[in-house]
Amino acid sequence: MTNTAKQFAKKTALIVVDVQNDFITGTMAVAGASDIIKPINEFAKRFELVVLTQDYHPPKHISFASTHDLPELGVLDAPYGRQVLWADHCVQGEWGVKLSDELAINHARLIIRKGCRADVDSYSAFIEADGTPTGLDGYLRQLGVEQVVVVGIATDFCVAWTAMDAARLGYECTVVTDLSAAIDVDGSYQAAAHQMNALGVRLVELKDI
Ligand code: VGL
Ligand code: ZN
Repeated sequence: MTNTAKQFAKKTALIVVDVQNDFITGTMAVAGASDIIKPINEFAKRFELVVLTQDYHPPKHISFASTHDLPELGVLDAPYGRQVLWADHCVQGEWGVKLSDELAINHARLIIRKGCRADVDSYSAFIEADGTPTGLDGYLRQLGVEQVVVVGIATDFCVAWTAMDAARLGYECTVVTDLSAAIDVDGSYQAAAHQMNALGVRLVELKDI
């Protein structure tokens, strides 16, 4: 059997979620986000197969409060369900959408961009909010991946949604909590942790993996 990560029994991919300027020091800066980047770089050396994700919205995206003249953190009843409204972030072509300059994973093979269409959001790197696949499942499946490890920003949104879809799609899934940073609005971290647990996603600390 060929293993991508030396210490994992099954073929494993590391998914590094949304380590982008806007989530670190930009319009949606997440507490603690800058502290996890170097440790993620180190951790990634343990994996042959690394996938990066990039939140990648056009201007006037449906997830932006400004698009609807509504307050940030309000909720919109979108055709695909409940949509939390955020500050403008990760706009295609702008500084905030760029992966952090501190992220140094030169061997990462694939960047999955998500939330690319104006009228659909996607916290998950696998399946957009309207059910459209991004292609990541096909990519991993074709490479024989059975297990994924997810880190990045934000633990309670894009990391959690990605991890939960991975579990639903049949991957063994682990989230490294101290290589992730949470937004934590209105108990969103506890809720996401609870939902991840219910789906069999393992939440571990770096020292335990
Ligand atoms: C994210 C909210 C909106 C994330 C992206 O990366 O967790 N959260 N867009
Ligand atoms: Zn977004």
